[in-house]
Amino acid sequence: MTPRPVLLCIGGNDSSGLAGLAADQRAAHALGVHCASVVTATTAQGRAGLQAINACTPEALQSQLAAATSLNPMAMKIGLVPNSAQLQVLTEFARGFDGPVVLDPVMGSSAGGAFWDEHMLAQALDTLVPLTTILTPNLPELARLCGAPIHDRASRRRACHSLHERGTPWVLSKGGHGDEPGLDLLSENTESQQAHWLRLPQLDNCHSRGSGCAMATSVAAALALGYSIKDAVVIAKMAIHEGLQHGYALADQSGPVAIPGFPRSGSALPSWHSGPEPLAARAAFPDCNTPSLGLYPVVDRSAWLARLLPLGVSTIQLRIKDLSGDELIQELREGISLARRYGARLFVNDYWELAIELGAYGVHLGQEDLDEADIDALHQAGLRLGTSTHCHYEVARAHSLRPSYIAIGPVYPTTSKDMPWVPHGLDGFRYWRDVLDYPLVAIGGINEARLDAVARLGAEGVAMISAITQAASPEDSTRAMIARLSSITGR
Ligand code: TZP
Ligand code: MG
Repeated sequence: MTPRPVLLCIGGNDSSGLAGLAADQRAAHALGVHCASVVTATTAQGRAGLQAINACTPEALQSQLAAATSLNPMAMKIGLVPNSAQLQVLTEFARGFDGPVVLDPVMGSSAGGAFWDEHMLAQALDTLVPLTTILTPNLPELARLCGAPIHDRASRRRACHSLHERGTPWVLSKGGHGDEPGLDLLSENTESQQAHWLRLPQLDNCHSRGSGCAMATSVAAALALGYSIKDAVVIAKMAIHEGLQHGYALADQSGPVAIPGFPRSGSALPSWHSGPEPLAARAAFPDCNTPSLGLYPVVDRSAWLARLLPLGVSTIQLRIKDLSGDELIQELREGISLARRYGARLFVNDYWELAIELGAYGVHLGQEDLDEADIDALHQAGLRLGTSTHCHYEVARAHSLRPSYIAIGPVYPTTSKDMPWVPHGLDGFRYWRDVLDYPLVAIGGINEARLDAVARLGAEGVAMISAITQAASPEDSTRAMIARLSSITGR
């Protein structure tokens, strides 16, 4: 059995079991991470609200931290810190901690009561905040941390910026408690201070207690599992959305969010947009008018189209990396005209302007290409759009564009492209098949031997480079793979 990673959660016990360490335990467990919990205080909370906070002594905190460290936690999350002495202990501990630190600056409880006075706030900003990998304030907390009101998106971005100046590389400004509760802002401390907006429709469930704690813990749990910050934030937002859908009632009062497991529902996938403002909702790109894209060769010259289209290939990509100027235009023109002749769908990689100008069927854009391309122009020109994705945040970004298909890769190791990504394997591809309500194209290391498994998982398109272009006989391999695919899909 694969051992579960350990997440260290440091915070208060909520006697009502709604928030604090109880919420942390539930969220971490749901995401597949073991939660070691270090208690900073016991809080007495019930129907009448917050009645008492009893802080542990700094020594009690220290001994718990020392013991929990022996479990080798991969990440840590700090919630309620009730006093200045504890803040000092935690600052020392965070300084020596070898992993990401998530700080959820809990300054009050939704059951009432404030935990941090001005002195604590100043101390936290000077000591613990600079050691934090990601801060996860809600809007009132963000306003207090930056000492200015938040009244619009620009003031929200400025507030995050002021925290970057304190030394925190990432701030997740949670949208709850604001006018746009489904809109979260992940702010990244790059030179130009990148703003990433994550949006989901708001859910109308009053059983949302502990959602702030659960969100921060879900980020930390995903970090403990080895995800990047951007992916962790997408996973956490999905988890909370599903948790709100499953939130349960207590007699006569609202109950907690209840994350059912590692998130896997398409309706929970946020749209992601990087830029000063979030993206307005878009119309979907046209679909590819087919139940199946089939075998999808990715080739670098139009001559390949002349060889492969007569064999029955109906979807193909022209991915030219070594031509420019007239030579490039000539190749694209030839490819487009061959595709027309055979009634095939030709996706042009990279050159979206030429694709529009020359009347291609569609374009395929990688993540970097998406930065450059005029998506509205592609839409208006009626082209299909396919996008490459490798991880959660890229999928969320693709989702915001509502493309004609989403490519998921690498499924297997590939030598055809520099690939920093760990291959998804069949389980990873199956995960995305379950989550996404888009036609999916599988790519990366797929060959004749691996074709069946991928197709059986429901890939609408099976893309490949070397299994065709490096085959002893590209024609024979192509024929064989088309036949295999149609025997599997029955088309
Ligand atoms: N994107 C993800 S994997 C890949 C691309 C372009 C290369 C696929 O090539 P191969 O030879 O089929 O592994
Ligand atoms: Mg590209």
